[in-house]
Amino acid sequence: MPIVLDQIKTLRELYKATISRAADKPRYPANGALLGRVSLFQGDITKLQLDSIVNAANRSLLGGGGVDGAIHSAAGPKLKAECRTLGGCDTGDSKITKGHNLPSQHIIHTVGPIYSDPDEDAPLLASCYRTSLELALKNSLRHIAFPSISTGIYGYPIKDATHIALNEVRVFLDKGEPSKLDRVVFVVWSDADKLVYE
Ligand code: AR6
Repeated sequence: MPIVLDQIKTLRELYKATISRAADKPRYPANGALLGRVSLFQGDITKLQLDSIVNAANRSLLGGGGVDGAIHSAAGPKLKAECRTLGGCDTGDSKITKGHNLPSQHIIHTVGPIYSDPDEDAPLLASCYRTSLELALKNSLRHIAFPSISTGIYGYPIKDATHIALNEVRVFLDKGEPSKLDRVVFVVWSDADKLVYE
């Protein structure tokens, strides 16, 4: 059964139910208006029924392991056929396809950096989040779910990557552009990653 938006708790709901707790010393100043627009969800991103989910792809866009493999196998072979028409994607950039057999309508494929040098890789990882959000805006999408880009096979340290993810989303939402984007979901797979995001 797909997981629909109402089943994905917002930060406000997580705090109210004391499932999560706000940080004692938050790095970002509190903004109550955003608590209902951001979620933290632990589980399989391919099960979510949203306007869009993000894929941590590679530059070929033709599939791979990790979340990319899970998305391609759940979306079916027509996804690969559509990806073939896109001519690949640069690191730090993003491209959109239909969701095919996924419950979500669209997939935003982004290519994270293979971790080696934080000075070079941090702006590229930030760009993955920014270009994905821009594509969501451009396509009038109401929701977007991000996996933890680059932190699996591509080896980006989870704590540094998480701050980049949160910062880019915060900056984007703070800009307050007239956007239909009313839910950003951070999807974590492991308990350890969930703790970092919390
Ligand atoms: N749902 C949510 N998160 C998941 C899922 C899932 N079904 N499966 C894995 N994760 P990774 P990367 C988490 O390795 O580091 C591929 O071969 C996982 O635990 O999927 O950007 C591509 O083709 C981790 O937290 O992506 C590229 O070659 C996060 O997703 C390369 O891997 C990202 O891990 C990209 O590597």
